[in-house]
Amino acid sequence: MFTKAIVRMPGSNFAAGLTSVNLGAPDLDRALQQHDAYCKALESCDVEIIRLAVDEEHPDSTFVEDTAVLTPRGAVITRPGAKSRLGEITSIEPVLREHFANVQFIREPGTVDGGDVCDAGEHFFIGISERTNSEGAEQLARALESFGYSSSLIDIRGTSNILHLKSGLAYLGGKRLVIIEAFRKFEEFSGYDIIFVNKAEEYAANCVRVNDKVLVAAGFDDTNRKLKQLGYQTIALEMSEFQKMDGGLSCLSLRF
Ligand code: CIR
Repeated sequence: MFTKAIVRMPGSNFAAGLTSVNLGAPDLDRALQQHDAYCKALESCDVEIIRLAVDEEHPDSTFVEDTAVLTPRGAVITRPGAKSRLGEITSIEPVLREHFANVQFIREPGTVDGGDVCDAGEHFFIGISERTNSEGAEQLARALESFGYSSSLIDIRGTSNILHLKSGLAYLGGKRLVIIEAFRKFEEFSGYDIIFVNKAEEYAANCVRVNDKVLVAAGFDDTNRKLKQLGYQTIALEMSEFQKMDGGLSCLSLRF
């Protein structure tokens, strides 16, 4: 059960952030509206919102998920893999110290983006990507082990043109995963009940289970329908402006 979520509104320089997709420049007003709807959706899942101050120094700082890995037994502050994002962690630390007795850090030369880390209950999947290196993934696995969790490392470099592991993976609880077809080859996912998203809906794989609801990107009707058929109560959210900046639903909050 999540009771809180940390978020940060996009700043005025949101459009100056990193992106690898070719969907045009985001519209800030629309991004703010979509962010507001996202926060309201979290509140409708009985989650209290903790708002970090807007960070005008870091255009990607609305993607708070990349700065930490939160578990019921402790937190790990990451070391984001993009140089322009390294400074985002400074403002995360004080708020995490208020809520977590055990706070650990990823140290140089390790890099980890939280978007590469999928919490599947007692087990974590850690992606090795263009952002999360092997050293960072191993440091994180050790930190999680110290909290009593197991992990598996999954190298997604060259698998697909996705940024993070969770761009193509979500855990819904009850040993059920949502994954993109390109991840079918990973044996780490065998033994799980898998919902595959079709190629045209890859973006929708990054859905988020929050208590008794599942947040899903709007406009991906096949995935939304599959989730509803399995009995999930879904909330479809417009994500167009964040998608233009390579961001998915999970990266807009840190849930705990
Ligand atoms: C970046 O490239 O770092 C941001 N524009 C997007 C980060 C998205 N984060 C995530 O999916 N966890």
